[in-house]
Amino acid sequence: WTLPAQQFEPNWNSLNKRKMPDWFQQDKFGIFIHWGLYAVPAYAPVIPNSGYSYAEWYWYRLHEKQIDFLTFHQKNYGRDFTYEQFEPMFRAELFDPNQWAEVFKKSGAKYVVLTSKHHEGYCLWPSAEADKTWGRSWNAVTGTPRRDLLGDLTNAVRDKGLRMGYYYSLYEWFNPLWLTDRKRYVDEHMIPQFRDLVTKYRPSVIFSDGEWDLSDTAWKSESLLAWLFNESPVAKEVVVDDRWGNNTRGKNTGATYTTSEYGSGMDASVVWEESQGIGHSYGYNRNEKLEDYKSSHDLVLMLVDIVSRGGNLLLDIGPTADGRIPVIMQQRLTDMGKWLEVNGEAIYGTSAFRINCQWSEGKRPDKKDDSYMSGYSVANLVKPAAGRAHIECFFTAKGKDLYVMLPQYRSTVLLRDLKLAAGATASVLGSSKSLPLKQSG
Ligand code: FUL
Repeated sequence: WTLPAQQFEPNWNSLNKRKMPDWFQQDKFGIFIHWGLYAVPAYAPVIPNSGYSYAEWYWYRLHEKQIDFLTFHQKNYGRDFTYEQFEPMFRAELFDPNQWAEVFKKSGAKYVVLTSKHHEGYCLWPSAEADKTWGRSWNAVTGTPRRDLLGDLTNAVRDKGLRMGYYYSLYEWFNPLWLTDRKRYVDEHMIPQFRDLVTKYRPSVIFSDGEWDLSDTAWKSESLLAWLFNESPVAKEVVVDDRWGNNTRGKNTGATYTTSEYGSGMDASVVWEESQGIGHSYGYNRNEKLEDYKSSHDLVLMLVDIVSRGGNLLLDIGPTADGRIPVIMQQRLTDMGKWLEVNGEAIYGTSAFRINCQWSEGKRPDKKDDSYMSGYSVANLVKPAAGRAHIECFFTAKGKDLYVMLPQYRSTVLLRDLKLAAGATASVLGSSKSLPLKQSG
């Protein structure tokens, strides 16, 4: 699962020679967690396929004077109430890391990615750099929770045999040093803070983000990654995403995996991961209703569709400020786990087959390739509708086996353009009976 020790130069040419550690493409399914001070207001208007639905952007939306956020904020907290004043309300008093880890384990996910720090700059681990550059308690240990939330969750997740990784925002909207001297922010804040996180907690995944205001050169990303791949304690197993400067997304395949966000994702020619929440936000949004949450059935379909195209799903949950995973999210995750318990063989450790799915006859809907907020919904593509084609089944492959996943029950399945090997047999996962199988034409 891990790579041999290697040495890379601090440039993409060299870094891209690093192979992606195998575990990532085998594991397929991870849990993303957005947890920070934004869990206190936990509010955004619900507008599907729009960044305005992201509750973790609350502070920035206030700063932009977005009317929905301003109105909500002034009405409920008052005109003079600053975002920093949410900190004492972020108490995590019901946080039970073992219970969280239990839910993740039950979901069938194999790795977990927690926001170590989002764009607000508040750290879930005791980062000395955070307090120093903010000039106040700006982490969960010196701050109100008085607890290493990140460290405690990391231990619990690893105890359950899952891998732990971190989301890390390179920039911080309102960090005083970022606002005054970006070069010093990178050298004196970001780089030492990042190295501290990696050295102390040894993440298997780094989901870098908030890179768009500077180039990879200005972020010194290439030397940071050379350090990560050559010398850091996770050099042999860490995987990193593609957000390392305003010129890096989708480009540096080799060293990095491509991220899509509330999108359709990619195809099997690249290593990629789609992330989205169960509703329309990453951070918890109290304003969402049951109809805003994807059903368990649709979540399983999303996983199947993504895996059939060679990708990973990083499904996000937003815990509350008092430290709970909303029960509806727990339910969605455990439902997925029940499906995976029977059908996981068709997911974990598989590769994409030469085609990802079989379409029925008829006119296919126009394919949206846009990987960001495309509004793509596989649930719509599997619904039989008059006059247009729908997806009849999805495929994955492992060794000599072909897995066929059907969104609807069918008593007979016709697979077109497929030549069976001599002596091929068919069975249904979860059942010991074999299926009659016939090649015709
Ligand atoms: C984006 C961020 O701005 C969102 O808040 C979220 O963290 C997503 C995964 O990445 O770029």
